[in-house]
Amino acid sequence: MSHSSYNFSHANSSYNFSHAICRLPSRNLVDGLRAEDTGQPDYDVFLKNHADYIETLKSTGAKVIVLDALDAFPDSVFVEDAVLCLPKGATIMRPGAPSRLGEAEAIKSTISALYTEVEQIKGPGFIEGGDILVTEAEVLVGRSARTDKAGIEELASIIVPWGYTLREVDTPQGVLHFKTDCSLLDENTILSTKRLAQTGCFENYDVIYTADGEEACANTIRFNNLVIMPDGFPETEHKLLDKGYTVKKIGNTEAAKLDGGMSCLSLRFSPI
Ligand code: CIR
Repeated sequence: MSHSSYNFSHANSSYNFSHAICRLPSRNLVDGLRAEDTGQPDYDVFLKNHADYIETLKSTGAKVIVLDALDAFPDSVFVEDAVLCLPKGATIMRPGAPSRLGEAEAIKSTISALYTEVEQIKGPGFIEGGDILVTEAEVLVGRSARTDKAGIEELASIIVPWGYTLREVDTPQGVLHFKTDCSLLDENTILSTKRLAQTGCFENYDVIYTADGEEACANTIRFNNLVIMPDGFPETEHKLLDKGYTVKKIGNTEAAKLDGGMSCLSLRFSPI
């Protein structure tokens, strides 16, 4: 399919998107959160990979809105955590990491200009976009160190009236976000680590496992015709190619030092 003729129909709205939002990385990203110190991210390499990511999203025919860097929020390049974008409306999140809480207010005006229906998690609970996997059938939300029961209940009170089914699931201990360990590949197929799939959360889906030792590539994105995955995971890449997916690899070495992956770097949506 040629990129210029991509069909952004609302069927398969869980992976067909006409728009994305990215935020440029701040030089302060070196102060970003991480579970383990694996070295400081190199800003210039990060920027180059980020530019490649944006070009890849655009190559599918989508419009990409690129927001200015926010120096006050070192992790704000991981824009996914601040908002949940659904076809019926957007919900501003309430990040569970104290240093990221202000990212929600910072993105609100951008979202309000794009969506007519905008709600916001007011608390006391917390919830981050990285814990939310939207499939054609449901919205799965993983409890994690960043997303708690009260945050999930408040999200349910917003999106269930919009007609969505929300299912609460578990994020394995020590895994940052639910989607650190999984991604949607198409209507009914999930790429997942074994440790996450073993919790039983994907019983109604076809699951492709990340290859052993390649768990760090579970966070990919299906964006229109492409599966966008981090570079350096050849066995899993071959599994995806064998299943007929069109794979595009992006360097992720620097974002990985901050526990970031492919989904974290964008909000994906189709305004209506
Ligand atoms: C954080 O710990 O919040 C950031 N350093 C990484 C966020 C990654 N976001 C995501 O998986 N959605």
